[in-house]
Amino acid sequence: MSALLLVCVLLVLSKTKAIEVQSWTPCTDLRPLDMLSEVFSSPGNTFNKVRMVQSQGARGFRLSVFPHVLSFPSTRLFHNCHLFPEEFSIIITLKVPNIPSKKNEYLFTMVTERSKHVLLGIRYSENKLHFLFWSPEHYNGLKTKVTFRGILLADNQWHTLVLAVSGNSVSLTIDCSVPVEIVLDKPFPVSLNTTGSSIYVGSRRRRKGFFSGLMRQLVLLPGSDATTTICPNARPRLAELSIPEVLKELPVKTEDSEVHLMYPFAALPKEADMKVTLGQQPPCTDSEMSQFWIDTSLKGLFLCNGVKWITVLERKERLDYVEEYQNLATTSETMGLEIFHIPGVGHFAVMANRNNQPGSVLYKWSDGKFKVHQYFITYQAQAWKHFTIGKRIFLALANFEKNDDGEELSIIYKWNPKKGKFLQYQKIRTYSARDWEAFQIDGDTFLAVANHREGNNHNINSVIYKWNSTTGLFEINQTIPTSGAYDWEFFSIGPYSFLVVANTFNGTSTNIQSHIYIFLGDTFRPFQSIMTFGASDWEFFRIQDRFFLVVANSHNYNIGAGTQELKNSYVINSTIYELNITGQVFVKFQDILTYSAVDWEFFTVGEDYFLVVANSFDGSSFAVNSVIYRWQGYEGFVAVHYLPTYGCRDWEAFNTSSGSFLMYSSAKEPIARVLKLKTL
Ligand SMILES: *[C@@H]1O[C@H](CO)[C@@H](O)[C@H](O)[C@H]1NC(C)=O
Ligand SMILES: *[C@@H]1O[C@H](CO)[C@@H](O)[C@H](O)[C@H]1NC(C)=O
Ligand SMILES: *[C@@H]1O[C@H](CO)[C@@H](O)[C@H](O)[C@H]1NC(C)=O
Ligand SMILES: *[C@@H]1O[C@H](CO)[C@@H](O)[C@H](O)[C@H]1NC(C)=O
Ligand SMILES: *[C@@H]1O[C@H](CO)[C@@H](O)[C@H](O)[C@H]1NC(C)=O
Ligand SMILES: *[C@@H]1O[C@H](CO)[C@@H](O)[C@H](O)[C@H]1NC(C)=O
Ligand SMILES: *[C@@H]1O[C@H](CO)[C@@H](O)[C@H](O)[C@H]1NC(C)=O
Ligand SMILES: [Ca+2]
Ligand SMILES: [Ca+2]
Ligand SMILES: [Ca+2]
Repeated sequence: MSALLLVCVLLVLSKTKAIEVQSWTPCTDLRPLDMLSEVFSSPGNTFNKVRMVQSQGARGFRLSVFPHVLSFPSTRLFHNCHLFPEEFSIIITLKVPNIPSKKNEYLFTMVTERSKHVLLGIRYSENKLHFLFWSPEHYNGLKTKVTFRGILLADNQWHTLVLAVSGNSVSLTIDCSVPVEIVLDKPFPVSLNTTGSSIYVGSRRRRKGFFSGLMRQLVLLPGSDATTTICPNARPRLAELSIPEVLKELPVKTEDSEVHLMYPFAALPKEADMKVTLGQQPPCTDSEMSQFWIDTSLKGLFLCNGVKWITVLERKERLDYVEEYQNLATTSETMGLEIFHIPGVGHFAVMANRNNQPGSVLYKWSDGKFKVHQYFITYQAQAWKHFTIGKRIFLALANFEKNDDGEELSIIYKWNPKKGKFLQYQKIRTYSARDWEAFQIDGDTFLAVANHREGNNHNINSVIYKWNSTTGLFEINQTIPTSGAYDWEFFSIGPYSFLVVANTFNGTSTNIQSHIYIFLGDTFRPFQSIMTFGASDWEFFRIQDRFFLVVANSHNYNIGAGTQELKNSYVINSTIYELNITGQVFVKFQDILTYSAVDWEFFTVGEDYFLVVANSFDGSSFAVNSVIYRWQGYEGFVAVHYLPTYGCRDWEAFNTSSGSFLMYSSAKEPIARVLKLKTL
C-alpha cells in the first residue's frame, strides 16, 4: 500500500468515526444565537401587537402579546442534537420602568410542551434575579434556583446582563461592571435534554409573570462567556453581541445636528411609540401612515407613507444613509467637478465655474472640509480632468467660450510643488469644449477633448492628443467626427482599450448614435454604435467579472420627419449596457427612468456596488431628486436613496481618512454639497 493510499484510508476512517460518535459534534454552532430575532422570524407566528419603542436613544420591543405567540421550538437553536450546552452565557438588554414588590417577571424560559416543565429560565423581581434550571437527578419538576440578590433592574434605564455558566460557577455581569459569582453544589447538568421543548420570550408560557419592559437583546452564546467579547464597552448599558437588525439605530433626524435624510423620518416622534406590524404585508393607506412593518422573512423594515411601503432597512444593507456634511458656497454656478489626491499633499476638489471672475476654484481638504486653495480665470469652464505622467501632475481644463482676446483655448495646468499651485502649461485650440479624458495605452499618455460645436455647427471633429516626451507637449494624434460631443470615457477590458463618446445633438435631433471605439493597431476604430437621447455622460464600471457601460440621456428632442411632430422630453430612460463577452457587443441590461440625467457615478461601499445619477431637470423645475441605486444581483440596480438636488450637474465619490463621501455640483445655484456616507 502506497503512503498516499494509506493517508486516504485513514481520512475515510476518521470521517466515518466522527459521524458515528454523535457527541463529538456540538449541538449548536458556537456562535451567538439571537433568540429575539428567532422569535420574530418563526414561521406561523402572527403578530399585530408588538410595538417597537425608541427610548433613551435605543430601541426595544414591547412584548404585549399572548405568551404562546412569542415562542419557538428549541430545535431551531439545537439542530444537531438536543442537549443544552454545558457551558454558555445569556446576554439580555432590557429596560423596565418599575415592578410591584413581590411580583416576578420572566425574561425567557425553555419549557417542555408536554409536561410544561421549565427546563431553564431567568426571572427577576424588585431586587433579585433568579436563574432556574432543571436537574436530571430530580424527576418531579424540581429545579435548581440560583438567586442573585440586591439586583435593581426596574429603574427605567437600559441594562445589559450577561449570565455565564461554566461547571459549578454561575456569574452575573451587569452593564460590564464587576461580575458577581455564585458557586453551585453540583455543576450545571452536562446533559440537559431539550427534546420537545420550546423557548418562550418574556414569559413562562403563562400570562402570569409576563415581562412588562422593553427588550432589545436576548442571546444565547454556547461555549463561552460573552463578557470577554462585549466588555469593556463605550455604552455598557447597551453592550451588544447581537440584536435584531430592525432595532439598530435608525436614521431619525435629530433637531440639533445637520443630519439630512432622504426619507420622511423628520416627522416621526423620537421618544414615542411607533406602531409596528409583523408578518405578511399589511395594507398601507392613510390610516397606516407612519407605521412600520417588519417583513420577518426578508428581515426588512418598511415605513408606510400613506400610499406604499418604503424600504427603511434591509438586513444586508451596509450603506445606511447619506447625511449632509458640507455646503460649499461656490462663487458661481458650477459644471464639472473633479476630485483627486496629490500624494504627500492632500485631497483636492476642482470645480468648473460658470463665471470668469474670480473664475474656477481649486479647494483643498483640510480639517475635514474643502477650503479655497487657488483661483483660475476660466471662460464658462465645463470640466476638469486630473492626470499624471510619471511624477508630473496635471489638470486639463475645458473652456466653452472665447477668452478676452477672442481666442478659444482650453488649458493644461501643471502642479508646481514648490509653489503648491497649478501653473499654466499648454494651451490647446478647442471648440466649445465640454470634457477632457486622459488615459494611457502602452505607456503613452493621451488626452481626448470633446468639441461640442463650432458656431452653430455641432457636427465637427473631436481630437485625441498624444504626449510627446521629447517636446513635453501634447500633439494631435487622431481626429474623430462627433455631434455635439459632451463626454469621453476611456476604459480597458483585458488587453483592449476603448473610448466612448456621448453625442448630444446633430443640429436637428438629440436621438442620435453615440459611438464606442476600440484601439487597434495605432488608432481608435469604430466598435459599436448605440442610440442615445441627448447623451451627456458615459460611465464604465465592472462588477466582479462583468463589464457595464451606462449612458446619461438628458433630452429627447426630435422633429419627426414628415409629421413635423415635436418630441421634447426630459423624463426619459437612461440605459445600462453589459458587455456580452462572446458576442463582443454591449447589450441593454437595464433602463432607469431619469430626469435630464447629466452624470452617472459608480462607487462601492464595503462589498456593495452603487450608482448615483445626476438628475437635473424634469421639464419645468430644476428641483429634482438625484438617486442612489444599489446593485442587487439579478434584480440589477434598485433605488435606495433619493437626494434632493437643484440643477445637479456632476457627482464624484471620494474617500478620506475620515470616511467615504459624495459631492455634487449645481449648474443652477452657487452651492456644491458634500455628503457623508453613513455605514452600518
Ligand atoms: C432526549 O429525550 C428524548 C425524549 O425523551 C429521547 O428520545 C432522547 O434520546 C433524549 N436525548 C438524549 C441525548 O438523551
Ligand atoms: C516629438 O517631437 C519631436 C520634435 O518636434 C519630433 O521630432 C518627434 O517626431 C515627435 N515624436 C513623435 C512620436 O511624434
Ligand atoms: C498615434 O499614436 C499611436 C500610438 O502611440 C501611434 O502609433 C500613431 O503613429 C500616432 N498617430 C499619429 C497620426 O500621430
Ligand atoms: C440628425 O439625426 C436625425 C435622427 O437621427 C436625422 O434624421 C437627421 O438627418 C440628422 N441631422 C443631421 C444634420 O445630421
Ligand atoms: C423606460 O424603460 C422601461 C423598461 O424598458 C419602459 O417600460 C418604459 O416605458 C420606458 N419609459 C420611457 C419614458 O421611455
Ligand atoms: C452573447 O452573444 C452570443 C453570441 O452572439 C449569444 O449566443 C449569447 O446568447 C449571448 N449571451 C447573452 C447572455 O446574451
Ligand atoms: C472608499 O472606501 C470604501 C470603504 O472602505 C471602499 O469600499 C471603496 O472602494 C473606496 N472608494 C474609493 C473611490 O477609493
Ligand atoms: Ca469623461
Ligand atoms: Ca460620470
Ligand atoms: Ca462625475
